[in-house]
Amino acid sequence: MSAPNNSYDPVEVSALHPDEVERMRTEALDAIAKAAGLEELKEVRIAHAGDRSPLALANREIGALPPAAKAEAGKRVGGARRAVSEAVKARQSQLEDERDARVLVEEAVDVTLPFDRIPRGARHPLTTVAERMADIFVGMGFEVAEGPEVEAEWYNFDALNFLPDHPARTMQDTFFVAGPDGAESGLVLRTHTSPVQVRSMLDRELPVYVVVPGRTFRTDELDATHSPVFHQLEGLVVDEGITLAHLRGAIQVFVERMFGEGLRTRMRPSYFPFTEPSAEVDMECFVCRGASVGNPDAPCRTCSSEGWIEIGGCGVVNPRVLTAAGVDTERYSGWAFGLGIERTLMFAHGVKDMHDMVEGDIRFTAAFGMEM
Ligand code: FA5
Repeated sequence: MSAPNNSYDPVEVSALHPDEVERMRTEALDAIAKAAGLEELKEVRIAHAGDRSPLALANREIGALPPAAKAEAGKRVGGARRAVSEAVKARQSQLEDERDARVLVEEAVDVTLPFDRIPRGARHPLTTVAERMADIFVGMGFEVAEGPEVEAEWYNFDALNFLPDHPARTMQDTFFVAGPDGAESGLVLRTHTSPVQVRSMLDRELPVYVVVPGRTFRTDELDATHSPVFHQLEGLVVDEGITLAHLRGAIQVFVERMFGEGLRTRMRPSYFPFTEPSAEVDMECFVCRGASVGNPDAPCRTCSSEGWIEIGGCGVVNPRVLTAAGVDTERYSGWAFGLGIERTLMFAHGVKDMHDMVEGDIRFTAAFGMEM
C-alpha cells in the first residue's frame, strides 16, 4: 500500500492555483457586474456559481488533496465561491429594484384622468316600464308570453273576429308584408299584441293567465301622442267561472301598484271585435285626482282637467275568439286587456312628447337614471 501523498501540492493542481482561482473569481464578478437584466443574471449565476461552474469543479478537486493542503485550498476556493454568491445576490437585488422602479413608471395610472368618457349604457325607459308593468301581473300569478312581430293575418285579424271589411285591415292602419313579386303574403306587421291571445290559447293548457309585452306597428304618423312603432301590454285570462269583476280587480291592482295607492279606475263602453262587452279603461288622474274638473283656477295638464286618463282597452273575450282557438265556450270564459306602454311611460314620468321616446337622445334616457 502506498503512503499518503503528503507532498501533493495544491499549487500543482492547476484549477486550485491561486492565480487560477483569482482569475475565475474575477471573471465571475465581472460577468455579474455586466449582467444587464434578471434573465441574463440567471445565466451568469448558472455559469459561474452553478454545479458545473469552474469554481464548483475546482472545489471537487480539493477532496483528493492531502489533509494538510485541504484547508488552504478550501479557504481559497470557498472564499471565491462566497464572494461570487454574494455578488450574485447583490446584483439580483439591484436589478429587481431597477425593474420595480421601471414598472412603477411604465404602468403608472393617472388617477386624475377622466374615467367616464364612454358613459355606461342603460336600458331604454320603455323597456324598464314594460318590465315593471308585466311584473305587477306576474305578482298576481300571470306568465309572460311572446309572439312574432311579423304575424299571419289570420292571427292578427281573422281569429280575432275582424270581418274581412273591417277598417283596421285597410292600408290606412296596417303595414302589409309583400310576398315575392309584390304578391299578397298573408303576413302583416302586427297592429296590436292581441294575436298572442289566440297563440297562447293554442299553445297552452287551460287555464291561461298571460301578459304579453311587445312591439306593434301601425301606419300612424309620428306626432306628440302617436308613433308608427309602439308597444302594448296585452293581458289574457281564460278559466272557468271568470267574470268582468275579476278584470276590474286586476286593473285596479295594476293601477294602484303602477301609479299610486287609492287611485280609482272606471270602464266606459267601447267596441272591439274580439271582446264582448268591450270597454275603455280610465284611471283617476294621479296628479289632480279630479280636483281640476270644473276648476279653471287650478287646471291640470296631465288629464286636461278631465279628472280621468284613458289607459287602454279591455273586455270579455268574444266566444268566437275562444272557438277559433279551440276553447270549449260552455266551460270556459275569459277577459283581455291591452295597455299602451308609451302612454303609461308618458303618464308615469310626465313625458310630454312621443318624439322623446323614439329619437334615442341619450339626454332623455339618462334622465331616467342608469336602471339596468
Ligand atoms: C287595441 O290595440 C286592442 N288590441 C286592445 C285590447 C286588447 C282591447 C284586449 C280589448 C282586449 P287600441 O287600438 O285602442 O286597442 O290600442 C290600445 C292602446 O295602444 C291605446 O290605448 C294607446 O295607448 C296605444 N296606441 C295605439 N296606437 C298607438 C300609436 N300609434 N302610438 C302609440 N300608442 C298607440
